[in-house]
Amino acid sequence: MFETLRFVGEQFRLPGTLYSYETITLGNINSTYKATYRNDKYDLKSYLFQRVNTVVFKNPVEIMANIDRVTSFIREKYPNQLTLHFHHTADGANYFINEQNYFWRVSNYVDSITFDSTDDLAVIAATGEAFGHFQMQLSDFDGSTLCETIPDFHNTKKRLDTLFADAEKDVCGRAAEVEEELEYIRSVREEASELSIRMANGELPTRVTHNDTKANNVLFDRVTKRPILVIDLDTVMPGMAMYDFGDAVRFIASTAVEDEPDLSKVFFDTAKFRAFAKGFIQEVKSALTAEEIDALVQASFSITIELAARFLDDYLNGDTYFKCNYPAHNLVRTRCQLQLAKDIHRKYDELRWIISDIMAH
Ligand code: GN1
Ligand code: MG
Repeated sequence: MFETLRFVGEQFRLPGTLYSYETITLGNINSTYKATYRNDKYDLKSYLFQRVNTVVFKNPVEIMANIDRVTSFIREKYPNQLTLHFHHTADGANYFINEQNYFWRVSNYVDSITFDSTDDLAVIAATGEAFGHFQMQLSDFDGSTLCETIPDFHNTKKRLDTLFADAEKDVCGRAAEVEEELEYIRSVREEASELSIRMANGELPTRVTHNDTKANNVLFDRVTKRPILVIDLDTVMPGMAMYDFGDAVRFIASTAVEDEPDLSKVFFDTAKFRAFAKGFIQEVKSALTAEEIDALVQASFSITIELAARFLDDYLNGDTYFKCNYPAHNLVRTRCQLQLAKDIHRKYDELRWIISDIMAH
């Protein structure tokens, strides 16, 4: 890997010599490395190298163009704000394809901390602010200029249709084992699909959204614990505001990690939900319609079901999409997300009350 990174770094004309690297294990799709370079004066400077998964992202060149548009827009509007910056090759491209046909990109490394899970409600509220603020910054960005990097990415209806079609095909013979999970998803199919159907019919607004709002996609200052940057812009494209909210609380308000095997540890923490919602709503309140606010709780349920369905679908298809650390990883992820979705559903009234309480203050 050292040699590969050294060669890729040369293409981006990084100054100094590669000194060390480490693999960053966050992320289920791309492969990420922190590479540290040393100059003649023995100063060290780090960069982030990413190999984009081109099975998942079929148009990586368009993705880089999207990211370029979005970050240039933010830089122009908010010159003092830190944005992601990608390095260019001698040909002026912000990516490099090596002889193995691997797609590489290199950005500056931002010294920071990220939170996979935290009990610190101030950090959770700040994560809400960061994603809300990100969405507001792009509120006057023309979404039609963006390539849809993964078509129907958060089209829950289509995701569920695909799941049931693949369960029929059952190419790996795993469907019998997951009948219970399929049955539950079937029972909530309509409810989980509703928002995506309304959006497709134009009944809910389409906005430019992040679409992958896991807490660890916000970089925080190590000392002040304030957000400094929203990262992972691969899926920035037209979408639903409420789904950015929903995906974030799905992750941050869970009492357990996303792939917790012990389901007795998996709950939806309403205090964490409140903290995130407060931060998020404070930023986006002026822009969202009453219908969107009203749909925040349903969106949290829907996207949790959607992700469970995506994990389960990948399990049925032989684990080709998400990186797996052990054979039944996708099934464990599915069960964990379903457990969480059920708890969200149980707490619907309380969650809706929390949203109206925040709106009233
Ligand atoms: C994937 O690789 P990562 O962690 O950025 C996935 C998200 C899921 C997430 C679940 C392009 O994101 O949609 O919510 O895993 N990204 C893509 O952990 O499919
Ligand atoms: Mg991502």
